[in-house]
Amino acid sequence: SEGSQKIAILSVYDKTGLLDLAKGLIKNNIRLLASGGTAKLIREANFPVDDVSAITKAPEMLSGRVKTLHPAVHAGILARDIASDEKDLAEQNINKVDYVICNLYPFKETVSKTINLTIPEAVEQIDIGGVTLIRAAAKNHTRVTILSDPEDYHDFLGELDKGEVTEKSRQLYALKAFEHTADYDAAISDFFRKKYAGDGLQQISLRYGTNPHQKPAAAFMREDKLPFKVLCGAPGFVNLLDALNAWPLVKELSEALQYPAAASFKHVSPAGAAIGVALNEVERKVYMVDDIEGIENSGLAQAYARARGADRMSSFGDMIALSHEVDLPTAKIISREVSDGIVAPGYSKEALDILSKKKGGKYLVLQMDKDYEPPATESRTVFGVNLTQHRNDAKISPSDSFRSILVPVDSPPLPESALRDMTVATIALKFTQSNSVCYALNGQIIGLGAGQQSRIHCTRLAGDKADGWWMRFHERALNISWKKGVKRPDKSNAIDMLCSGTVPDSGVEREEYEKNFETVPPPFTQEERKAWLQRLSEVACSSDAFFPFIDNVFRASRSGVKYIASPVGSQNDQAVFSTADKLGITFVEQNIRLFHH
Ligand code: 93A
Repeated sequence: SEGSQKIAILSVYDKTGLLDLAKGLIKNNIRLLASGGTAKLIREANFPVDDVSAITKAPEMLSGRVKTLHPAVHAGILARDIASDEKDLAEQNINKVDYVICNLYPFKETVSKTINLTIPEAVEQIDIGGVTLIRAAAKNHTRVTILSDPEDYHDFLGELDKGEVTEKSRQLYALKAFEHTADYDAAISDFFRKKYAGDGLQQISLRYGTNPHQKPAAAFMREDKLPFKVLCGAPGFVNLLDALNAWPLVKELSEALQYPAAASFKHVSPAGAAIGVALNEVERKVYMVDDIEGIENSGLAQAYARARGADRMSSFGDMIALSHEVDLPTAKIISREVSDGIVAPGYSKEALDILSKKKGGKYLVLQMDKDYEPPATESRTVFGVNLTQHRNDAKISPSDSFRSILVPVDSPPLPESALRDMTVATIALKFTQSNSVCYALNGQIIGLGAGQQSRIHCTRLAGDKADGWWMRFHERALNISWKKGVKRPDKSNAIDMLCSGTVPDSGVEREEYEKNFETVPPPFTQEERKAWLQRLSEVACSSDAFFPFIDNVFRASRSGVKYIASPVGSQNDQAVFSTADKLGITFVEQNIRLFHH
């Protein structure tokens, strides 16, 4: 009888495997109902099949826009095995549906393959009835089987031939069905976002991704507007990676220490970061800002001078982040450096005028919404695999993040300057590719080792950079007589060679080097270097994870480190602490591991 025969509804765009499936269903005494094209194909193969209209008593309408959308179909799918549902079905003379086989109009394929696709053409590819069939059947998977992928027909028939589809299979088919409709809807919203959201508001097309051959590329928000506006230039993919790491760094740094803050980013790690501690005369000279008018009255300008001054070579072509509205002195510093772009919460009119003339008007200027808070969960795909996690929203602060180890109870508290510098170093690490170790002094990074696989290599790299930074304060580096017309980047490179002790004795490279000078500065002797480095002191050092070996402590000590902040938990903790103690270093526990990738 009608009531006892099970029913399958078939409505498939992709008709792969359809006839084998129909054959198997019929063999199991299942009644087939199908939408127009699907029914036609089954009928032509001489299998018994009824049109869906046999139960809806309504024809397909609106050129196919309404085929299966009908209470006779959806009540049949959604009904549970409970008395009130049975009663409702009986009153309307509707039979239960047990199997739904459906796949959707090829929206994704059409959008990706059709050149100059019009909106009406795309709209016709939006499947409504099929999505409803799939979701209804998946919702009622305790009773109904939903097959949304031809790949599953074979195993499904195997189970059916043995008796019935298992509960586990129905669950997995339902899960797949929901993934499928979610992905389908995401493709539709992607399409309309590009068409309707307007470039720059909810999404921006990027010239390319990480590399020029990685096209297309875009940045977008799923629901909200983007948290920044492009005031000048066109952002690239790497620019945005830098900006979206550099901005939260300066925001957190400024909030933690109540100073304007700046960062200079390259390849998604800071080359420098600082707060606006007042610069003395020597610092102004070392950082090449001694001629900037009004710098002494701008905390922000001094913060950027420090951030850019930490490692001028690495900062070449940087992405800059500033915590406060950009003023004239800051813009003046930036205007004559080689830089790729800037992100800040605002710009004074004069500052924006200067910046938007940089790079022939192509300098990237982003205005960040300073109140924007990202959602708690973040996700990305790597090699097609989705990774999701709670965002690293742990707050670092001078008052709560640091606890001295091995210090007698009655000893004086850590000096404020040390807490400040540990905070600078630690917040910088939070936004630095791991492994990472950072040395800080005077409210700024002086050396940072990023992205090394071993910790000691970070500690050395950061230490060597700190040494190079300090050598730049030596009078020989300060009093170089430059040839006329030597450019700022060439000066920075020559100073770096001199200070890092990498000036060659002879040859072409030596000749090139000498071209920069009126009088060539003699290289530092071992003794000169040692004597000068001995005067570097009070440095704070932070590490994004614990020190596994005591070698790190020895290396840090050679660059004037007097405070180390790091997570603990290494098997070698006790040895690390006592080595620090022997070297006169205060070891401070910073209890949050700060890997960043
Ligand atoms: O235009 S629809 O959204 N309206 C409907 O009521 C409907 N029902 C099923 N498209 C609808 N379908 C889709 O038709 C299915 O998802 C399937 O992709 C396609 C099968 O049509 P045919 O059987 O005529 O080849």
